[in-house]
Amino acid sequence: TARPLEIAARPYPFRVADRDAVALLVIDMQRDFLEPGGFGAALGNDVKRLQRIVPTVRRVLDAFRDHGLPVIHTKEGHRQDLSDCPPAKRSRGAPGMRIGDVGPMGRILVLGEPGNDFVPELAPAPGELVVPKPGKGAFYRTGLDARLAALGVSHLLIAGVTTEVCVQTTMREANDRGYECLLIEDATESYFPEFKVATLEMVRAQGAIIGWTAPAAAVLEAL
Ligand code: C5J
Repeated sequence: TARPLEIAARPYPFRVADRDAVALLVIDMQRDFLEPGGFGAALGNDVKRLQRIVPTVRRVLDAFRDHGLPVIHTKEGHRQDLSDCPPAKRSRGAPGMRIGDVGPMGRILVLGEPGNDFVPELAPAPGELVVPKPGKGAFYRTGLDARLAALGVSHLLIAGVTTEVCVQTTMREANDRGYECLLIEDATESYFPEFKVATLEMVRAQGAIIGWTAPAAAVLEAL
């Protein structure tokens, strides 16, 4: 029998006919974005802002684990030979601190390097899907759509960083593919506070044109 779920969200309640169709998508909670010496810091950002959401993301993650619901972790990073990194992406940073250059946590934004791993508090548990991605969106060159279809997932609760880059790109990609998406307000963060506020407003505007937003407390209460 179906077990419905209703989350108090904006612009109106987020309803799921059967909670087995829900997955948690945790976007790019990696040292490269949250710790000094990584990709985010190389671009001149204050990474401490992003660290504040770690306990909240962990609470939501633990709730999904407790309920046996699927969790997917994405990881932005490139192959060792950078063959999946277009020059248009690599050329944007300052010389010496670009993608593939050697930083204090290994090569910047390269898969397998220490700095490219997840922050330890949010390390994937055995059985949780890890999706490496070369772009900002989690559906670009990843096979994520097929993996979600195989799991029977139609509704995504989204957490992670950064709100206006990888999170928003992914949410828009998911929305275009027919997924119903809810962005967890205090489980996402940006280097730019005003970008976060604007992103939350733009996704839920016009009757949830991209999706819904809700605080983690509302998600935990509904689960
Ligand atoms: C960025 C991301 N901001 N994960 N990546 O380059 O949002």
